[in-house]
Amino acid sequence: MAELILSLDVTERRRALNVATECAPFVDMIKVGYPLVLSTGIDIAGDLKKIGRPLIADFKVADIPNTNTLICEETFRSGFDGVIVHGFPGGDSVMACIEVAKKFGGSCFVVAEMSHPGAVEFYRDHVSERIALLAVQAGADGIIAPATRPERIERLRMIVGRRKIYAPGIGAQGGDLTEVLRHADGVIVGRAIYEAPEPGKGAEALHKVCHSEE
Ligand code: OMP
Repeated sequence: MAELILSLDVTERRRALNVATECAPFVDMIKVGYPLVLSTGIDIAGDLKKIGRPLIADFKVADIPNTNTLICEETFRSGFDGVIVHGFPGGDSVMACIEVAKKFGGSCFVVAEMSHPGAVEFYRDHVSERIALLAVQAGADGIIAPATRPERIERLRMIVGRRKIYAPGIGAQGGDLTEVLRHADGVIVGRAIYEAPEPGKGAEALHKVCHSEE
């Protein structure tokens, strides 16, 4: 069984709430990032929370420790249950986020390697492996790894052990769900759900695959 995380990258409040409500019975978590927060305001978190699914903020936090602390505090105060942060700024920056997450009883996930084609320009020469190790040593809840390169998830699994791996890149970015489910604890899916004619049905179909016992 794997978690299905809805990536709610729409930019209208009404549409966001409709998609989230339709999909809620079939998703384990809702991920909100800059597109929605910048277009509607951070208080969208409060409205989404009423739908009753855990909320993770995809802010890919990547600053000095003090700024990371301030960003994460605002994030959790706004009602988010988890936050996604970048690992490349280093251990102190990641630790700052994890400390805030712990203070609020929330979770913190570290991007170990990104899913788009250009990611391989800099995520190479063991950089992702080092970030994954940093995430483990810092006490993160898990990492983000690319559904578009399942062999990389498999490799990073050897480093993170039982910590969670969430994988974005299914569908619109070309990742294959069945293949990724062999390695990841959860998949992050945006366009394949919210651009479907009936997002709820799209989520339901993916949920069936994610939650079927192999
Ligand atoms: P779709 O490609 O529409 O399914 O959306 C994927 C979502 O995952 C988007 O919100 C991306 O910003 C996010 N994402 C990636 O696609 N690749 C990554 O490497 C990391 C993330 C992420 O951290 O969620």
